[in-house]
Amino acid sequence: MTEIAARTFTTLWGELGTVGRDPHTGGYHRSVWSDADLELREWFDHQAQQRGLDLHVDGNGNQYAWWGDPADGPAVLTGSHLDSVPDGGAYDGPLGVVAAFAAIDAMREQGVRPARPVVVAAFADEEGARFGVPCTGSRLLTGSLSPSDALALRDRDGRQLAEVLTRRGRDPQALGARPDLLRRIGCFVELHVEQGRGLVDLDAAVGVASMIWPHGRWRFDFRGRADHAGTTRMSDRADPMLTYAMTVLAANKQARATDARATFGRVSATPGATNAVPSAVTGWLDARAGQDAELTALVETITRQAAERAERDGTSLEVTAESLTPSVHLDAALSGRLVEMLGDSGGVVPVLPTAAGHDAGVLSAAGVPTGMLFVRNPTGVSHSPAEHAELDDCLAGVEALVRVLTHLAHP
Ligand code: HGY
Ligand code: MN
Ligand code: MN
Repeated sequence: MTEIAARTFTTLWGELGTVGRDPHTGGYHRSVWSDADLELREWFDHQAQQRGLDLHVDGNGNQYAWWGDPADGPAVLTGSHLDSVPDGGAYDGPLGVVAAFAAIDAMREQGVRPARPVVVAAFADEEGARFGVPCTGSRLLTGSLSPSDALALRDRDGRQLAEVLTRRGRDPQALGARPDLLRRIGCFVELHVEQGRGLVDLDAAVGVASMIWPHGRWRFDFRGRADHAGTTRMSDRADPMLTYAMTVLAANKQARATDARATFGRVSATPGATNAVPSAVTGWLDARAGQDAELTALVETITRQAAERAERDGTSLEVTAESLTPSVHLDAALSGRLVEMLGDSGGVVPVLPTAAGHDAGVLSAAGVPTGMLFVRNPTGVSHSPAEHAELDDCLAGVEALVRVLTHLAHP
């Protein structure tokens, strides 16, 4: 690993370490258009300016730092996202952006002069933590999310994206697909911390992604009858919290039975009084499976069982699909080249599927030849302050990215 790449990586990593960090948990709160997000956007701009890269934004909140003339395209795109889930880890997203800048520094030190532009992207709102839809930046860019649908999204305070953008001095009318920009991109390689233990079990620092599981988010609205927690006999209740709880149990059981994933990680109760049976409970299901048909069957089963339980409890149920991402098989030719490029430094290069969603999946679905590099995560834990990757493995990821970008930028 070149000295400068290691220095760049550790310097940039240190600069990001405090942005949006909760001093009590060590987790990060970097939701889109938050103060922390704006600080990260300024940091990205500064990194680009420091390196003489041309800064570009696409109206959707995505940032791009261009090394080279777009006319010499098609460009090799890399990068990832800087936003996080609430109380998230440090690596999910930022690792891919910091590694990209470190890779450019290393390439320059090695005298590499790319024949094609190399572009670092920071995609907006990959986690969908604030407005509920993941990858809004890359979905708007590719046209898989319409500006009107995006602008109508509301955060937990009821604020619409349109209003938040305006408050942040951004033009809501600037949102929209950018086929002109996509045409300039020849391929996209996203480096990301692995969110699982595949590389640990295979004793490899870096791997290549093969596919992204289908996944989605469904809002379950349970409605019942508000009542007194003390004077209402259990048999006289229409308690939506009971129906919700049984639904969570049913979802967990169904996912275990089919080796899928079903998570209710977010719930709200109305009115939320300790001494009152709630009138309504809303739970959000994140469901994923190895194949599209399996995911469809999983959600259908959970929905049916929830409806049956509601019938029994005298409550009602409404299920709304909030986002659905079909399975994505990443570009086989590009992924094969990634394995070759990394394989010639010796050692086997694992090729792994992932159940985590990524902007890479959105660009791939839009027809951009896309590949992913994974960096070993010793515990596999992610979306948690405990998320971690060893510095040596991060630098191995940078080295892999240098190799890949150098190769792809010299057709
Ligand atoms: O939820 C996901 O899979 C990704 O981390 N946004
Ligand atoms: Mn994530
Ligand atoms: Mn991510």
